[in-house]
Amino acid sequence: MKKVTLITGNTNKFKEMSLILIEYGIELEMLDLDLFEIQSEKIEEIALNYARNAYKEIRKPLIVEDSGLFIKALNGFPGPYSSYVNKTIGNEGILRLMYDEKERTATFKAVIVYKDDKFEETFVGEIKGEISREIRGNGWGFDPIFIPNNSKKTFGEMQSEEKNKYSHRGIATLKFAQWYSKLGNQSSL
Ligand code: ITT
Repeated sequence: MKKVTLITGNTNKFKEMSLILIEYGIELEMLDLDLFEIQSEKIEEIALNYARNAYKEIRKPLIVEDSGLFIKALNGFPGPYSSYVNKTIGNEGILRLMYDEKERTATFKAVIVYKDDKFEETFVGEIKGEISREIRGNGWGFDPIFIPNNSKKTFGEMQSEEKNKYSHRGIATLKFAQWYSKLGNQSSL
C-alpha cells in the first residue's frame, strides 16, 4: 500500500482525508511538526511554504493542507485567518457579524501540497454555499454554520462520508488521490 504523511495538528482533517485516500489504496499517516507558518492572504502560498519546510525536516513524501472560509459579505474574511478566528470569536462571532446580512454566500477552499524529492504538486478544492442563520449540528470548526450549495444541511449535520462528497477538502483530496495513485512506486517509498 502506498503511504504519505499528512503534516497537521488537526485530527479532523486527517480523518476526512484518510476516508478518501484508503479507497485509492493510499495509507495516510499524521505528523504534527508545529513548524513556523508564514502569513499570507493566499492559502496556496502558506501551504507551499509549509510543505517545503516540512520536507526539509522529514525528507519523505508528504502532504500539507491549508484551508479557509471566505465570506463574501465580509470581503473574504476570515480566509487565511480561519483557524485563529474560529478559536477566538467562533461560530457565534461569525453569526453576529452576519446578523441582518442578506448576502450570505461563502466559499470554503482547501489547498493540498504534495512534496517529495521529485515532485511539488498543488491540488485545490472549492465549494460555494451559505452561512446559516443559526448553529446547526456538531462537526468541527465552521461546520455547524456552513450549508453547501445543493444541500439543506450544514456540514455539521453530516457524517464525514457525506461531507466529503461536497467539501473543499473532499474535492482537493480526490484530485490528489487520482494523481498519486498513478504515480510510479519509486516516489512512495
Ligand atoms: P493545521 O494547520 O495543523 O493543518 P489548522 O486547523 O490550523 O490545522 P488551517 O490553518 O488550514 O488548519 O485552518 C483552517 C481553519 O479553517 C480550521 O481550523 C477551521 O477553523 C476552518 N476550516 C477549514 N476547513 C473546515 C471544515 O471542513 N470544516 C470546518 N471548519 C473548517
